[in-house]
Amino acid sequence: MSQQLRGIDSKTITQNILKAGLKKLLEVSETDVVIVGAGPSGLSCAYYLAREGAKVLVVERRLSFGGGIGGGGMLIPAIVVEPALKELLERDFRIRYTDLGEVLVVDPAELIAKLACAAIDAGAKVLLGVSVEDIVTDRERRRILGVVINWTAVHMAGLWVDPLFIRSRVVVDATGHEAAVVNIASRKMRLKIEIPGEGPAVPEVAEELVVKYSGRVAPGLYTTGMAAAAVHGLPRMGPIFGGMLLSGKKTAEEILRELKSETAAEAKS
Ligand code: 48H
Repeated sequence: MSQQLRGIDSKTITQNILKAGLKKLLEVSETDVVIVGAGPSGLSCAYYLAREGAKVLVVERRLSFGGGIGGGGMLIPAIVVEPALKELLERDFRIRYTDLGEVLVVDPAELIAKLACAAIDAGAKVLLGVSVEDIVTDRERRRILGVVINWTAVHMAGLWVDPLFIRSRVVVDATGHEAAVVNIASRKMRLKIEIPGEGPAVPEVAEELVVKYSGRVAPGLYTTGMAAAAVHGLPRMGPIFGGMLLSGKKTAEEILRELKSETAAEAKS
């Protein structure tokens, strides 16, 4: 026999959503790390940070996870990952793959779901449908202190609605090809960073380079994934995703070192 659902009245639905939703927004309004973008590099970064106990918020302008993963290679539902990532896929994310020797083939839908689950299970919080439109800095504009957010729907409607702020010790630009946060910071913090955008496709070298160049670009501001490629003018790699996952991990490791040394310095003073 099918189970009967007890009717819940409209007031109860609304009031509980408001209570829980506003509680979540309040909780994430101050955090250790804000990651802008829930693509492969942002989700990987979120997982490795949250796993070590950092308080992490991922802000994603769409209503879904995964960034460019879902498109596979030219919308063909498969992507490839380097064999060196076998252990990471299995152990950290429980992602299944087909081992074809030269490459591992991964299902995009599984990659999206499992990266998101791993990050959330490790403790990262996610806001979907929220866009970062600006940054918060100190008075001298030397250090980034957080991001300025608004509902993506507000942007799409072309309305002028004043935003709110998220305070954080570190901001990660994981916005992919746009490098949206570094672009804003470069102008507003007068960083004088030339942002050349990504170079042409040279997958043979692009994967190693994107990992190497991921990390800190200014006090409190880090890049990961294609945002790092755009900021440093690195070649693109196409639908191979090992570099994105390792880039997120590398940025997370650098941030953990910075957070630890800041905490140690605060304890001394
Ligand atoms: C909130 C925002 C904002 C904003 C953007 O594009 P992504 O998947 O980025 P990566 O770097 O994690 O992965 C890149 C990969 O998907 C890819 O495209 C590759 C490997 N290409 C190689 C090639 O040769 O082309 O995800 C970025 C995410 C998206 O979900 C955006 O919606 C989101 O960031 N985003 N979120 N506020 N201002 N801007």
